[in-house]
Amino acid sequence: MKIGIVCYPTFGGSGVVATELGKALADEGHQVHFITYSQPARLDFFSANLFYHEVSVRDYPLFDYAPYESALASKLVDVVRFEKLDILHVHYAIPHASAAFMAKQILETYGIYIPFVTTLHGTDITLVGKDPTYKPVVTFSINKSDGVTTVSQNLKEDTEKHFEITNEIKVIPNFIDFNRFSLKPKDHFKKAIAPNNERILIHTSNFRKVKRTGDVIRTFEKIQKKIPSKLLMVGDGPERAYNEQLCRELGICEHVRFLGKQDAIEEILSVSDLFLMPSESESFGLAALEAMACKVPAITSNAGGLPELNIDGFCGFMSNVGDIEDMAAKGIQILENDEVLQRFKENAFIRAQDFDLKKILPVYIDYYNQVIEEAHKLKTV
Ligand code: GMT
Repeated sequence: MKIGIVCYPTFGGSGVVATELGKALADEGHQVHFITYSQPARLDFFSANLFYHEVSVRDYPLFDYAPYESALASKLVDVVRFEKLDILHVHYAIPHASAAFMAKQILETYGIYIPFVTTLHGTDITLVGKDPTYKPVVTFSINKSDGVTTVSQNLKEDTEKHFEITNEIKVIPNFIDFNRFSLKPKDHFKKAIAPNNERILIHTSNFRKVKRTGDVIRTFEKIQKKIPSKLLMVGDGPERAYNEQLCRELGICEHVRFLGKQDAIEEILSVSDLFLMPSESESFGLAALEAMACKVPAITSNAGGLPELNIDGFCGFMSNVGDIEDMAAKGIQILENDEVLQRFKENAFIRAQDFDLKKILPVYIDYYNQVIEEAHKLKTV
């Protein structure tokens, strides 16, 4: 198959899923064309089946806002025509789904019929998409997609609740590649962070408000009063300065390290004992899955799709959003006893295996085939 993938090429979860999916499809022998405004972060190597087409937006004095959506649609038309793609897969509704729809319409004028699949990742529905500024376009482009997937049942229900959806939505969860995410021997690193064998807690995110990173700090502050421990804050974003200030106010700076954006996240997870994800909303929680794959149990909120990933009392615990007392108590329950911690670590790994890339990839491929087949049937009617 020749597949065009459109995504945000940054460190965000949707871009990571899109890039990892493209890489896995290329490994299976499919030809994958990424069409974005810059090289996706995890696409930093050569593969015969992987291609990257840059969308460049021409600036012009008249434009206060350069029209990226039009530039993307034009690029899609160009790549589909020249590379003879079979299907487009766009990640994140805005503006990728509407650009794909426009490209599809233009291509029909050339006698080319290309179906497109839209994958909804979360904030494109729960935060941005619901906003009246975008809602009509999001609704329209979901309904005009030839296939629609969400990364959790919860996101599917949210989409159906808040938008007038006439299309069938298929749930395909996030996945994990165990070739990359597995426990790595990094004892020297562990000793450097926790010289007295303290427990290591970790949070990774883009430090946006929705992640409630302040709750991470406050939960940790309560845990470290009972259990000698360190906190690693990985990632960067708007809340970081406030989080650093909060650590000063709570007098815990010596126990908290802000590591910024990190590529080899699996190495840092490998030395960690507990992952904290107290998000306000979370359509799936890919970062928690990455932790579980490295045998790190998770304390998460019970928001959005997290209950579809985290099994309460098995591979971690869940608390209500904002209930830092409960999160701290449950964290202590996991961390205070070596045997309990070991059991939760093994269970985290067991749970992560349910989302093995090897299981999820065929689901995407079958779905593409089904969408292509349906589109061709419609074309010939
Ligand atoms: O988590 C973020 O803020 C990034 C965001 C994105 O769209 O890039 O992640 C969303 O998509 C991920 C991949 O499907 C999911 O695992 C995350 O749960 C989801 N984030 C939210 O719903 C807040």
